[in-house]
Order: sequence, then C-alpha cells, then structure tokens
Amino acid sequence: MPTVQPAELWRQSGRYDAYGPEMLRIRDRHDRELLYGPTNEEMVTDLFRQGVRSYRELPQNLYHIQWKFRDEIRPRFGVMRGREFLMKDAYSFDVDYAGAVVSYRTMMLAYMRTFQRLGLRAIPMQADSGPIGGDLSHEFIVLAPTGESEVFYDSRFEEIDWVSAEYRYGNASDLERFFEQMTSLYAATDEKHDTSAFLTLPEERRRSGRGIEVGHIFYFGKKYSGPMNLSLSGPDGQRIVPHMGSYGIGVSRLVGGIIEASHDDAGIVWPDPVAPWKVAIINLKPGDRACDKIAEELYGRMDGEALLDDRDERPGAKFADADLMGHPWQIIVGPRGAAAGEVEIKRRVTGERTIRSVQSALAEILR
Ligand code: P5A
Repeated sequence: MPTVQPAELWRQSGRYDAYGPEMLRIRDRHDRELLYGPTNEEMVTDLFRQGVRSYRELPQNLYHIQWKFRDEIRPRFGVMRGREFLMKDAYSFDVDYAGAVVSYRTMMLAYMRTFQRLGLRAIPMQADSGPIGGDLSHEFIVLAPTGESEVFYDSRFEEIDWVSAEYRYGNASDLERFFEQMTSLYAATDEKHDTSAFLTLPEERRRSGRGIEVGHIFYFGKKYSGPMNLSLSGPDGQRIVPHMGSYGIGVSRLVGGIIEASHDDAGIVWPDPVAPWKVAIINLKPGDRACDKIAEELYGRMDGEALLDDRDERPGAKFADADLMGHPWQIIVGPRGAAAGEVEIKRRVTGERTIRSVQSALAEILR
C-alpha cells in the first residue's frame, strides 16, 4: 500500500478530523488533500471494498510492512519514538463476532510466539484503544529500564513457552484456552493498574518495572466497515458487514527494544535469531600468514554470516568493538594458536572463552 493516502478515505470513516495534529496533512499540485499514512485501516477497507464480493471469501487477513508517519509531540530515543517509523500492520475481516474473536486470538498467539523467537519476553496487557478505536485491545510490552510506561505483572508470564505450547491457530477451543491462560495472569500498565488485585499475588510473583510497547492489537468490529459501506453478499442473499481488527508490530522500534532488553556494560548482546551477523572473526595479526589463512577460511565457511575484522588495530580495540556490536559469537585468531591450527571462541552472552581446533570451532558455531 502507498504511504501517501487520499484525505477522502479518512473523511468516509470520520477519522480525518478526529485524528488531530499527529497526522501530517499534504496538498498536491492539483490542490487535492492527501496525508502521510499514520496507519492503514481506511486504505485496507477500501481495497477490500473494491476486491471482495462474497462472505465466502472470509476470513481474510491482509498485511504489509510499510513506513508510517506520526507528527509525535515528543519524538525521542531515536527509533523508539520516531516520527517516521516502520510498522508491520495486519487487518482481519470476519463474517461475525465469533469469527473475529478467533482472528484476534490467533494473532495474539502468533505475536507471543514471534516475540519469543526474537529472544524477547513480551507481556500482553489490556490497553486503551486510542485513535484506532474498539473495545478489545492488548499491548505487548517488553521490559526495559528506559521504557515509557510503568508495568506490573505476574512472574509466571516469564515461564511460559508459547512456541511449543499446543495451541492451534484458527481453532476456537484451543484459542479459548490460550486466551484464558493469558488473561488469568495479572498484567497491567499504570493506566489500568489495580493495586488491590496485584497485591493478591504472592509477593515473590509480583513484578514491576518499565516497559516498551512493541506491538498492539485491536478488535473494532464495524467501526470502519460500517461508515465506509463495506458490505458483502451473505449466506441468504442479505448483505453482511465484516467485523474487523488490526494488528501492529513496531518493526523499527523493535531494533531499539531488543537492544534495551539485551545488553551489558560492554554493548549489545544480540539474541541469536536476530543478530545481524552470527559471528565476528577477529584476526589479531593481519599480515601473519597463518592468521590470514585461518581467518579467510573461516570467513568463507560462514557463508555471509560472519564479519571479518582484519583492520590494523590493537587487539584491545578489536575486542571492544566486537563486544559493542554484540555478535553472539567471536572467533579470535591469534598468531600463536594459528600456528597450531587453533582459535579461541567466545560466547558473547556468557563471556565464556574456549580454545578449539578450527573444525570444532566451526562445528560449535554452525550447530
Ligand atoms: C495496528 C496496526 C496501530 O496503528 N493500526 C494498524 C494499529 N497500532 S499502534 O499501536 O498505534 O501502532 C503499532 C505499533 O507501532 C509502533 N509505534 C511506533 N514506533 C516508533 N515510533 C513511533 N512514533 C511509533 N508509534 C507506534 C509501536 O510498537 C506500536 O505498538
């Protein structure tokens, strides 16, 4: 979908005036009113209106990953709250409320798994739906001391493995159990915090801190499909108006969020699945024949997943830079070891270092 949208679509939903100064409004050479999309509910409702005719084509979920612009009153912390940012946004369309609930819960489960695979512990919290609207909404919050909101939750959230939990997407009764498991545990931002409910938890399970919102999901029924006249032919010849929801992940914010949640005094500690490079190969003595040979060989074998540091720098500076950039592994190639066919490998997250043959270093890292 384009980033620039016609104001007309937003007049149809009633949000053109409701959205306020966060929306960047533009005029083109013909004096037509446009805007830089802060979100895409109207655009996707319009796409659907043009391309879908029958209830038989439901349920559907359309998504894209696209830049957004919001004229935030206080942009700060770089990618954490920017005016221009990248979002993954998805939009669901269902025949009725029961179907929309299945879509909502399916996405909620997918988000829990997605964040876990990114190496994050995201906690879903009931939220206000703000300018997107609707009466069912959850935010996904990652804990970090620099987070914008204050959060309170049950430590049991930290123990659940959502990836291997046996819940099937699209299955109403599985998703009901999933939703119950999740909403039975206390979690709230300061906006919705209920001190007396929180205090009923045993003390050792009470967690509080600051958090970053990395995702947000909404069910808003017919808020857009109604006023925008999206109707499909229904089962008995009558028209039906789809129930909709929307689901966002702040892709560019996540980069900052992951770093906030995973670092130490020396720098970033990238979780394995999202590390830009899996390993830094540190050649301590470029120009030394044995070092160069081993470093080059390792680099070739890592198939694009390694960064080779062959700069003419002191070893201390190279170690510090590798720690700062946070690659999950480092392979240190020095002249003494290289002569014996050995290297040192370091695991960034634990700091553990071991001497290995070149083969066994590769086997460990490529495992
Ligand atoms: C859901 C998808 C929406 O816009 N419409 C489409 C719904 N939701 S939201 O909560 O407003 O935004 C979704 C996520 O985008 C990230 N985000 C930001 N990231 C960086 N800078 C910003 N200014 C910014 N605003 C929102 C958040 O991660 C949010 O959860």
